[in-house]
Amino acid sequence: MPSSLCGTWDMVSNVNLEGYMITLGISCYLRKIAQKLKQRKVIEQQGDLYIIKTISTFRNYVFSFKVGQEFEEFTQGLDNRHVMASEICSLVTWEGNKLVCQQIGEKKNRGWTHWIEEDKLHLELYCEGQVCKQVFKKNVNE
Ligand code: YOG
Repeated sequence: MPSSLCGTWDMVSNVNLEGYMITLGISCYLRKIAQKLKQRKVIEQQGDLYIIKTISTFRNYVFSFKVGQEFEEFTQGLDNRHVMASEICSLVTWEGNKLVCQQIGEKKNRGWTHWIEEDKLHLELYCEGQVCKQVFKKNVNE
């Protein structure tokens, strides 16, 4: 059974957000703002429904899904693209202890992977060969 991802997690590192944002076509202006943000993840589970909130002082992004079920996602406020299930993929799955999301859409080889390692929440966001690696530590006061 994978360790629980649930809780409030504060960003401690963020490597190559720039490369990831460039592949997504984010403007220079928004990239500069995004680089300065200390993102927070609030991850909740209600039955088989997961809710991942990405929170910052500039903008928030909320994504909810059921593991193994197809979904459509509109990345509102990020790069504003629609990504969705293909016939061959169920989109968020557990691969061992990693929660893996494939974001099928206009951008090739796009998705993310979350896992816990040494009490930290790890996230890789990838798109077209660029990988942004983020690490979060648990905020026990929230
Ligand atoms: O999370 O896919 O946890 O949905 C990474 C920054 C900045 C907007 C967000 C908003 C994407 C301008 C990853 C920052 C850069 C820059 C906070 C969200 C795009 C636009 C919302 C994500 C997954 C995995 C769950």
